[in-house]
Amino acid sequence: MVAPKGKGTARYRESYVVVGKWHNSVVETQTRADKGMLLKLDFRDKFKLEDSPNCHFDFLEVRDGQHGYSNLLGNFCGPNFPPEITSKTRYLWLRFHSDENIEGDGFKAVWTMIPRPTHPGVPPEPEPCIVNVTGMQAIIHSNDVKDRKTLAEKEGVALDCMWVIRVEDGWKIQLTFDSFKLQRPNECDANFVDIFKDRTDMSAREKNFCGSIADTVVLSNNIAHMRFYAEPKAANSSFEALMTAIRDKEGGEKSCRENEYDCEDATCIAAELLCNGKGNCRFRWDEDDTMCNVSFSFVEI
Ligand SMILES: [Ca+2]
Ligand SMILES: [Ca+2]
Repeated sequence: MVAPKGKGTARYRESYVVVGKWHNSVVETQTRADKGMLLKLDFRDKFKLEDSPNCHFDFLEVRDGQHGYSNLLGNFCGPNFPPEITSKTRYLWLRFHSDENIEGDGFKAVWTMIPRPTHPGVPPEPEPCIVNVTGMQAIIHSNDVKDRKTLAEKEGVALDCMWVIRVEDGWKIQLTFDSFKLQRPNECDANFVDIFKDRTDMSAREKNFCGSIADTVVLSNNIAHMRFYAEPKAANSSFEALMTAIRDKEGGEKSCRENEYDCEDATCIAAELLCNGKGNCRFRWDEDDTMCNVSFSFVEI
């Protein structure tokens, strides 16, 4: 897949994506319309992908939104041109997948921005609810998106927010839940917290929490995504998670580096997290009472 190329006038410019005879590959791309605009996608010149039942082997997947879990608009393969597609959001998400056998000729898809209908009754496009998180430690709380919750309640729509977590290269992400209270536990369509790896399609989903507990998750690289979804009837769902950047001790590394604390489970955390009142090490050694010199108050009986 080649990168989208712009041509024509700025306002109604066309961009296109071309996939040739590729095999054994997965390519994802996302495109965004300007504010107040939608995207129209149509197919020109050629469309020929290996045909299979349910487009199992080679396919082009198109979703209406920014993420791999956004609303599916179509999954296409075979010799027939897909229909023209118009988004309801400002985004289209495309994934082309091909296996190692049988190649088609590929396709050419063209997208154009079109004005979003503004006649009465059409609500404005909501801004995506995204919170960026970084650092050696961070608290992720449902209250981070309190304004968006108020807005969703007012409009009677679901709250759907994403925390994008990035830590230093070579580090991993650990998420520990200090509280997890869904308003509708076990109603997995009404409320959930999903944890994704660096990508957001369903195959990269690491955890789906929709019950009454959420256990600790460790992601294998330095980027992760956490999605919080709550329908109006579950709008009072809440949670608080602690994000800690952790580093695996490399082979032969006997102790953690300077400015790090050894969690004694083959991982290291930033030394600044020692005795800060938050259990950053999986076994909480960083908050050990004797080391942190916690003063106790005794009550006479
Ligand atoms: Ca194939
Ligand atoms: Ca700590």
